[in-house]
Amino acid sequence: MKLIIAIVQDEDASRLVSNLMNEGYGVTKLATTGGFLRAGNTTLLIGVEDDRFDSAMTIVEKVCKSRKQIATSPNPVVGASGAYVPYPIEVMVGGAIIFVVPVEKFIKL
Ligand code: 2BA
Repeated sequence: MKLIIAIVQDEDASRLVSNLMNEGYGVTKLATTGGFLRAGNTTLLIGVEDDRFDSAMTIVEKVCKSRKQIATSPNPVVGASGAYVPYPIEVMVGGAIIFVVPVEKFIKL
C-alpha cells in the first residue's frame, strides 16, 4: 500500500475528491497554507493499494491544472519613503505537488 500526499490548488480540490471517491478511493482533505505565498491550498491524503496506484495518479494528473497566479511578494521592498511596499509577482502554481510514501501498516479499528 502507498500513501499519496497531494498538495493541490483549492480550485481543483472538490473535483479531484469527487473523481477519486467515484472510483472508490479513500480520501482525506486538509485545508493547508503554502509557505511561500501564504495562501490557502488543499492537501489530500489518499491511501491506495499498489495495484490501484497508477489509476489514482492518472485521475490527479487529469484534474490538476497548473496556473499562473498573481500574488503579493512575501518579501516586500523598501520604498522611497522608507516604508515596506508589497509588490505583485507572478508565479506558476500546480498542477500538484505529490509525495508518495510506502505504508507499513493500514489499521482500521
Ligand atoms: P507555496 O509555498 O505557497 O508556493 C506557491 C508557488 O510559489 C510554487 O508552486 C512555486 O511556483 C512558487 N514558489 C515557491 N517557492 C518559491 C521561491 N522560493 N521562489 C520563487 N517562487 C517560489 P508549486 O511549486 O506548485 O507549489 C505549490 C504548493 O505546494 C506550495 O505553496 C507548498 O504549499 C507546496 N509545496 C511545494 N513544494 C513543496 C515541498 N518540497 N514540500 C512541502 N510542500 C511543498
